[in-house]
Amino acid sequence: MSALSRTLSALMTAGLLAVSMAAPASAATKEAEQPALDCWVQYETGENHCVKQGEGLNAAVLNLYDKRIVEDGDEAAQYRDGSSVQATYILGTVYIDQDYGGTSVTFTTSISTTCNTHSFRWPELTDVRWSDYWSGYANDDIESFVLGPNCKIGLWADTYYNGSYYDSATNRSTLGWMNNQASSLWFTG
Ligand SMILES: [Ca+2]
Ligand SMILES: [Ca+2]
Repeated sequence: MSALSRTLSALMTAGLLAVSMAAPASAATKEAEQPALDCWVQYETGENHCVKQGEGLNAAVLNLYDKRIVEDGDEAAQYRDGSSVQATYILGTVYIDQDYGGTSVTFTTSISTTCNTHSFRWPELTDVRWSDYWSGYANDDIESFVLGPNCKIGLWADTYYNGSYYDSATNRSTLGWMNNQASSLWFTG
């Protein structure tokens, strides 16, 4: 490849990236009205909390709910030494934008073995709040996710595990045809 070809190729790649990044977000209206949030939902209790993105969700959950958000059993054992703070274990985090962007919700459980031994179902994402002060919901808004250490995720287009199904055992920066469709989900082994 000549130097000119390489330059053109690089420019085209950069151009494509720029176009991709400039594409309007599907939740643009909501995002324009509200700051991006980091949110948390506890499986067993339904406890939930949001902070503005970057303002320390884990610290807020620890202060308000006496729960320390951790990734797996090893980390939890380390934290629990000499401490009465209860660990809560990450199942996964979903994002309302592609590339792990925008408002997020982290789903956790009190079961240390997480998806190695259990499945965790949310039949109605219409009921999962992003925030106490924002009327937006996870429903029809998820476009990327990061999974906890032991979990894969399944998403359905409709509530109560109906409609088209999408699953993955690895993190996804975009869900393709499932973007902004999911209305129920589970984390499972
Ligand atoms: Ca979205
Ligand atoms: Ca849906």
